[in-house]
Amino acid sequence: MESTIYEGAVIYGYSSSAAQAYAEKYGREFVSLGNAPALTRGDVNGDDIIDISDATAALTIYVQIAASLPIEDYTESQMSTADVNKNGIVEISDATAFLTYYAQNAVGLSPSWDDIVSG
Ligand SMILES: [Ca+2]
Ligand SMILES: [Ca+2]
Repeated sequence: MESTIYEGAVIYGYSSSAAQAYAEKYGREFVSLGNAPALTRGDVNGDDIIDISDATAALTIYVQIAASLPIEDYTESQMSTADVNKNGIVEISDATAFLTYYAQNAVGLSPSWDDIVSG
């Protein structure tokens, strides 16, 4: 028998999340917290700022995709947030855009994703 959490447990989570899937799989009560909050474009780790950690996360996603490795550490919404040029995949140009954004921000400019990805 698989070991699961206590049968009377109530699971709280966002709609369509892994938590909901778990609750349904094991017949536990699930209370939805609504839809997961949308992540800001480029804010891969969801801390409300875009900095070198987001660039690193985007680069990690890119490398894992390039190496055909499973991307277990990032959610689909994080991956779509990392796709700053919105072409449907996280690739080297996204990682480069992150570095441009970060560099502009670091020197006090107010970078815009649209300007960066179209430039
Ligand atoms: Ca961030
Ligand atoms: Ca992209």
